[in-house]
Amino acid sequence: MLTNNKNVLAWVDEMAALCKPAKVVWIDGSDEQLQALREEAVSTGEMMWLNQEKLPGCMYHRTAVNDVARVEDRTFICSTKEEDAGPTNNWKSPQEMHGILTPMYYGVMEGKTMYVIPYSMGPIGSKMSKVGVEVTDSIYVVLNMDIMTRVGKRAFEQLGDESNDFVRGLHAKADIDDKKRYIAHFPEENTICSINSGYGGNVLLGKKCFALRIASYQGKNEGWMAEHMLILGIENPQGETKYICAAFPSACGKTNLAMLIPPEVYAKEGYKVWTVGDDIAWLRQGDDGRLWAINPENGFFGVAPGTNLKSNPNALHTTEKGTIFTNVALNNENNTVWWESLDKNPPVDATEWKGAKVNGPEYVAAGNKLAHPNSRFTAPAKNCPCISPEFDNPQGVPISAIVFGGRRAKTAPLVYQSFDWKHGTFVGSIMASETTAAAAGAVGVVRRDPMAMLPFCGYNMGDYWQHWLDMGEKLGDKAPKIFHVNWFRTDDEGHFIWPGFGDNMRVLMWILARCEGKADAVETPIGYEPKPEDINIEGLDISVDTIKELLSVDKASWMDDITREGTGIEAFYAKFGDKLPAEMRKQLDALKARLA
Ligand code: OXD
Ligand code: MN
Repeated sequence: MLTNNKNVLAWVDEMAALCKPAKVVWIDGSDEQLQALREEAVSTGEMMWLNQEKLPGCMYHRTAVNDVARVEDRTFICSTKEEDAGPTNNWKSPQEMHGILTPMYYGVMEGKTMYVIPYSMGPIGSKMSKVGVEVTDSIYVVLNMDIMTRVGKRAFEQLGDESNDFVRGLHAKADIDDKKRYIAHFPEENTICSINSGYGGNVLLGKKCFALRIASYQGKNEGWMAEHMLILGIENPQGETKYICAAFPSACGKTNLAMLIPPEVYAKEGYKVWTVGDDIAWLRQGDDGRLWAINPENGFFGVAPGTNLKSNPNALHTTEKGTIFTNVALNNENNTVWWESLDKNPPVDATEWKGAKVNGPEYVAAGNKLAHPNSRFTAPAKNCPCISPEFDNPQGVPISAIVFGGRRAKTAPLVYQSFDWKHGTFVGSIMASETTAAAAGAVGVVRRDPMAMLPFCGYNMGDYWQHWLDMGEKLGDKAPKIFHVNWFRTDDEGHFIWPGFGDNMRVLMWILARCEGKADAVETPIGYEPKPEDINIEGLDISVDTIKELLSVDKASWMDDITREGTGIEAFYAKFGDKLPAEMRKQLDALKARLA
């Protein structure tokens, strides 16, 4: 036993009595224990060693074919009152959901081992960190949690012997039956139950389930914020670092932005970019009145396809050791991994993600994918060449700017600044992304994704916006400035106009200059925009006129975005009834008046 905490011991006993495992193993976080588990997973075929010379410590895993992504339609917020889950979440009452799940968990681990994983979200010793305990029947989950969080005895030390403030997570693979798959959250019980999945986002319960859904609810009650945001630092040549948080919907390049490489124009002057986090930020007001952020995670669970030496060399280097690859393709010539766009040479002797041996180039030429489009790497943060020296700082880092973004072909300009925090909250609430040709279905369909939290807010989104407004009141003039960016504007032929990737730093530099009162702005109906000549284009193949085009605001398309049937802002707001804060309605009316 790793703890004397009676609350933990009682709950683990209860879970063991329910699931009836053959044995219970407590994860202490030691190298010996984890190494023995790796070997065991290899011996049963659950995992596989990759080439240990080229990829030391790296392993491979394949999930079931029906189990390759988060399942939003099987994800539930089980608050006592339905209105506390709100219109953007699936809801069942705690009673009904326990009634469904308890019989499913009964004896589900018979003949198996139950692993008890104590973990800390956030640096050990930080007042901003929180502890979770996940019980699971999967070694893959244990090994991933070891990379993504701080596991073992140290987490129990963080919790202490008396506290009951830990998030309970119960995971069982059961039959991986997608019809009986449930990812259920009980915010009022500090509990998460996951069954019939083995895919990361559904089973690494520290991540989306705890650090966003449960934590957002805790944050509302305790006066802090859990957000779907990367955290990065920009260090100037004088050695001062300013930090930015940024929220983008899934698959909009958060990991790439978090690890960006400064373009030559800044690199030669001595600017550096540091990664604090690529997916989740926990934010609290510090003693100095400012907003401070920690990354609750300890690793990166990144999408592999699209990661390459041009798009994100730092991510690629991060995955070179101690990494678990899931559902990528295997290069059998040297027992390494491959995915679409890693390079132009799919391996001839390949195993595609479902496990069939194929001729890679022929397979790809026939229009197939060797790696699953949502195949992943789970990589330790400490491997990242640009990991921030503040990564483990229990105080976190002070935030100068919050950036929202989406994927919009036309509407949103390259960048604009909100008039103030309230308007910034409104800007976050109307965030949206358009579907791309890369995914099945119609192109250009707008999905509203407020603060990139649509699938991750653990309570009523209307109350969440009110919480944002309340935080703004508390922060007063110490509040970070709020911005919106769009890297994805296209020309008439559908080509991206802005180069993106490392060059996004040019926009971040205007943002920081605004925060420091060092840059001018032009007032537009939607917010403050840069003067086109204030975006640094030295070394780029584009002109000031192109920047003008990227900053143009088409009033008609904004009006359409507000009033469009189905996916417009008004239709979206209408779903919230009287949970919509009056301030949000006021902001929308003011925007309409400015556009008129
Ligand atoms: C993720 C997501 O996996 O947002 O980070 O879906
Ligand atoms: Mn994410």
